[in-house]
Amino acid sequence: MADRDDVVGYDGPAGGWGSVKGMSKVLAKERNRPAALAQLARQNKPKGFMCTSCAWGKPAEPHPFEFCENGAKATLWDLTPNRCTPEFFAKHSVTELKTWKDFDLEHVGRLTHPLRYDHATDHYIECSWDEAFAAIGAELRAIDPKKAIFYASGRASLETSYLYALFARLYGHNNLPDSSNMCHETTSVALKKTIGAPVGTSILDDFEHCDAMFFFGQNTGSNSPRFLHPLRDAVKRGCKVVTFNPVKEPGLVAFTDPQNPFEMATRSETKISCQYHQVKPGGDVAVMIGLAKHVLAAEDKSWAEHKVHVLDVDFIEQHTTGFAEFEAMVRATDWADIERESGLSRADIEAAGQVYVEADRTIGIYGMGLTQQVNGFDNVATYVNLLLMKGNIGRVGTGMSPVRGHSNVQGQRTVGISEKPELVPMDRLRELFDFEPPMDHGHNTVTACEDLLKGEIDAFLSLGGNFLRAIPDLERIEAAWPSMRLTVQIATKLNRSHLINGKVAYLLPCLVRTEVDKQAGGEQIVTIEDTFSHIHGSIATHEPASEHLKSEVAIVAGIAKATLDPHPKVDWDGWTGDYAKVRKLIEATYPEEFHDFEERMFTPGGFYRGNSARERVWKTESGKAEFTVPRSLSGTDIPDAPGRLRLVTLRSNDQFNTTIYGYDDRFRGISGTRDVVLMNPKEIEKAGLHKGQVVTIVGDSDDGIDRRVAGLKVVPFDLPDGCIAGYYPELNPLVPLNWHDHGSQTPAAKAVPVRIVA
Ligand SMILES: Nc1nc2c(c(=O)[nH]1)N[C@H]1C(S)=C(S)[C@@H](COP(=O)(O)OP(=O)(O)OC[C@H]3O[C@@H](n4cnc5c(=O)[nH]c(N)nc54)[C@H](O)[C@@H]3O)O[C@H]1N2
Ligand SMILES: Nc1nc2c(c(=O)[nH]1)N[C@H]1C(S)=C(S)[C@@H](COP(=O)(O)OP(=O)(O)OC[C@H]3O[C@@H](n4cnc5c(=O)[nH]c(N)nc54)[C@H](O)[C@@H]3O)O[C@H]1N2
Ligand SMILES: [Mo]
Repeated sequence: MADRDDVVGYDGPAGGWGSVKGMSKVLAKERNRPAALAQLARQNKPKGFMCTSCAWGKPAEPHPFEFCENGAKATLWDLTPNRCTPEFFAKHSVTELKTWKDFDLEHVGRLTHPLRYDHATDHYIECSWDEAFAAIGAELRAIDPKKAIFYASGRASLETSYLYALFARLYGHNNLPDSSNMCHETTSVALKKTIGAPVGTSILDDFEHCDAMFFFGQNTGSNSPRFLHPLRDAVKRGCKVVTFNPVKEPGLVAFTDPQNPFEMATRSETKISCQYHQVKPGGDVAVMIGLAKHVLAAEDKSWAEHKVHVLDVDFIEQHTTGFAEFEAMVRATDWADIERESGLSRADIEAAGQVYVEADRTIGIYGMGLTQQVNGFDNVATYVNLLLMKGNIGRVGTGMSPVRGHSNVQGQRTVGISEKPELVPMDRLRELFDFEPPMDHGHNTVTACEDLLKGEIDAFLSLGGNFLRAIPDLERIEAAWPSMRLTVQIATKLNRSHLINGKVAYLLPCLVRTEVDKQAGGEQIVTIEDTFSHIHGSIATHEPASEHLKSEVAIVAGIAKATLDPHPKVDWDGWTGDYAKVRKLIEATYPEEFHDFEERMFTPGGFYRGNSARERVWKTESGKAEFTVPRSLSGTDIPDAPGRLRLVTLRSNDQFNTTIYGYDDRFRGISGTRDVVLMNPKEIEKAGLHKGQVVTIVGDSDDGIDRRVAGLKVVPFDLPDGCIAGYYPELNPLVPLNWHDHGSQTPAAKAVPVRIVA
């Protein structure tokens, strides 16, 4: 049997020499490409370009190198010298390419020419842009707009996103799912309902003033590494960090600043979390109710003994509703139930609760560990309850801080990519463009897939992304995909989604954010919004990968123009020629947030578009911040049973979503393969397995559908009992489409019920 010493893991700090080695490896490969390397010095700087990796904030006073290992990888990945040309496609049929791995597909390099899929030969062949636009336009005109889906991955600029959403509405639908539907949709729904603002309330500055930070299910070291700096600084000035995560993530354990020669030379590290609790997957509501219970106990004691409140009673009284119901639920909940559902001891939860009680100012941080759960809404809403108890929203140094993923995913929602018409200022659109916008709810990711399975979708346009790898139940949806009349992919690199095609299919290559975008009106600037609702201009200086590329704005406008009847208020060519005109439209549609857009877009640190909840103005149904009562303590809809395990799908630090940079997960000590299942030694023994054994994971949901992934190597890993972990997207076939958050329909990629067979 495996013993503890076999357990794989990384015991060094995040950052530090590991990160320097990681970075050196990345840079060494690029030493003959000074133009690409020179881009790194411009990354995330005012008047530079905004990184296409994560959405973390860009400080007004950046570090000399305001990029991390992953940001560098993302930039250099975009600027690869490799090319995926028509000659490449002449050599390889699409059927052959379907057998390639994600890594190998993207590794071919940048797409260089517009391509049409030829069913007769099963190859992609070069076509002209005019042909592509005309054919796509003709197809879209022939179908019912309600049966078309316009997907977006969260990278495209505010300018492109605004036009894409406008195109959908002029055409006649709100079917605008974006990657956010698989990500922080839970946030958009739960924060909107409880505090009236669908995004985080904290800004970068708050991290300099908080006394405590709580982390639930966010992996800082891999997924938002630039956060490690403010995090380390906060700890150094005495801020306490408490983490709840089934996996010991090194970035939340300790950090050495790779840009600090002293720390590097002395190998000194800063311990980040003062408490690290390995909660059971799906156990977070139970934890938070336990924390709330401790706060109430502290309140009772403090009031009885000193007539001093622990709760912010004035805030609760003036600003909130529903506290009494929540309090009653918390008091009525037994510790035994909390311990069982969270997998943690009462003493551990109380110790964490005490940090919260003692802190005057707390920030609540979270990521996919809370949002991608069947009880995701309750996770976020219960977290809000906890913050509201002590008035931790709407004061400096406090707030809710969901860490967003894609570099402009939040911005896309801000400028109209939303399937929910009530979140879009339709009156302004009606006025500006003199048309009747569709007011019915559009498809989100889950309902789009459901209709696809029923054969009720005719067209799918994809503005970036890799939909067929990112979604749950992907094998079933792949099988239904070719029944569609039209599929269009706007992309930079080849991926699996480009290999499953509708009857008419185009693959259209676009510029990346670092590449010069020359239009009739000269070189263009684009803008993005970071996780703290700050808007930044981004200037490109690198030579495009191919002279045949078009910008995303030009492609969206080209398709729109070919689809829609001419309209005096709609000027696709003019907007493409000068993106400042699109920014004017954004400003006219959202005047409160985007006034003086053109003048403010290079404000160092970005300009803040504001957040009502931060001002304690509550745009909720009740006009107050709302306490809510969770449906249940449990994070699963399927009861635990012998042999049933909760699967967590994870990212490595060598991937960006479905883009696989390599096979090293430095932080978790796994290298050479992603086909692994991580299990704790006790579970390995219990299942009668051994380290290195190759196993199959099968789905254990109750819908009778066979789901399985074979060929996974057992790796002993420090995890709570009853759960296993492995990589996204390899394990996506195990996530049922109907396994999603009740409140927002965000697919629940964490705590998925499965079994292991040898
Ligand atoms: N390098 C890199 N950076 C990225 C990305 C990438 O793929 N690679 N992706 C980007 C995108 S789009 C996004 S959305 C973000 C995602 O960034 P994160 O929000 O960090 O997402 P994940 O890595 O999926 O999972 C987060 C953490 O949740 C923990 N977790 C799992 N289940 C539970 C649970 O039940 N409870 C708790 N408390 N924790 C749990 C996992 O152990 C993991 O540490 O990162 C962005 N940045
Ligand atoms: N099991 C499981 N599933 C998950 C998750 C999970 O944690 N577990 N996470 C979910 C989350 S948080 C997200 S955000 C989704 C991600 O889903 P997506 O956003 O759809 O996927 P990505 O992998 O980010 O998309 C990568 C592709 O985008 C294209 N691309 C890259 N840059 C550009 C560009 O500048 N323009 C254009 N047009 N195209 C570009 C390239 O062709 C590349 O292959 O996956 C979700 N799926
Ligand atoms: Mo995401």
